[in-house]
Amino acid sequence: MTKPPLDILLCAPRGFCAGVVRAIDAVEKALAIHGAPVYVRHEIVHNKYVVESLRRKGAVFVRELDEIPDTEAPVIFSAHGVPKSVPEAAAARNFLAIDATCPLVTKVHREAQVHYKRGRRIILIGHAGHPEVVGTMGQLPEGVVTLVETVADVLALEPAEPDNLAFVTQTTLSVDDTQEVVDALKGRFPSIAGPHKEDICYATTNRQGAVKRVAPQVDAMIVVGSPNSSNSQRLREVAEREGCGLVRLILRAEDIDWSLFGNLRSLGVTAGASAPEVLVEEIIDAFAARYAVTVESVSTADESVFFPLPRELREQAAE
Ligand code: 2E7
Ligand code: F3S
Repeated sequence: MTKPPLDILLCAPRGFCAGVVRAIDAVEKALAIHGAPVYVRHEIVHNKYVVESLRRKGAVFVRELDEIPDTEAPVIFSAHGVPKSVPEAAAARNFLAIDATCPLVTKVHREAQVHYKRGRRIILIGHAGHPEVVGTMGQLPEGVVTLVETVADVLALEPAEPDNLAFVTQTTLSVDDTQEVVDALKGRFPSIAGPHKEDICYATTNRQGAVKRVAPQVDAMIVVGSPNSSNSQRLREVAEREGCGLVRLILRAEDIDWSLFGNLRSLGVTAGASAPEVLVEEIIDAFAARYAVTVESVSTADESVFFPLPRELREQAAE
């Protein structure tokens, strides 16, 4: 039987960003230098496939440092960043701490600290409970940073000193939603200090840009990524808002519900910043088994960002 035709439009850029490559490399390098086990606080990046592969190589994932026995093994903090209390607790226990926080998140931590030193109260735009938000809020004393998620949250703010505010943002937000929240902040507090636009990173911006181009052209769209991955969830939302009728965020090929994807002429595919390319290939192969596929890359930006390994690892490698 001949297979029906299917045009696959592959978003570019997609998948791993420079911060994810650095964080995964950090765990692998720590394993190579120190041997197993290497402890990792929180999923190094939000992807089960990545976490399971590292677990098989000897990484031990924990939620909090108190799950780790006294040890000389390295303890790595995830790419999403940690509150100040975490490196402090690690130092108190003499852990060999390695900070794999993405440098673009560290930059936001520094911005928040500079605003605080200048006497400002800080508004953080982000999603409650996300580890990056917990980490950024935890750079400063309790009560200094106020979280807002929506325009409604901005309208409900009652700051003690409305002329003495600054804002920072999570790095993986929706570019469009965040613009509205920033506009609302600037409307209510015209003197508010902040970045030129927001703190959304290059990878988040570029992946959303590619989805905006592809989603209106296809019958369905697959975002490869985890449900707990903020940037991947934002890609799913962008595709839905562009009017694509069928959009699914899936971890890997076995999660495809073929009753939904049975009758297509065109399919868009992208991947969140924590999703390995091998899972994109696996999904394209699964479609190729059922359809006569053509694959075309649709590129909306070039990326050449590279971050060197965390300083602690460069020093340990040199020893
Ligand atoms: C760190 C940061 O692991 P992810 O899925 O994380 P998000 O924040 O999107 O849930 O993706 C990589 C990554 C993105 N941002 C890692 Cl701060
Ligand atoms: Fe960093 Fe952005 Fe990736 S904050 S970890 S470059 S998604």
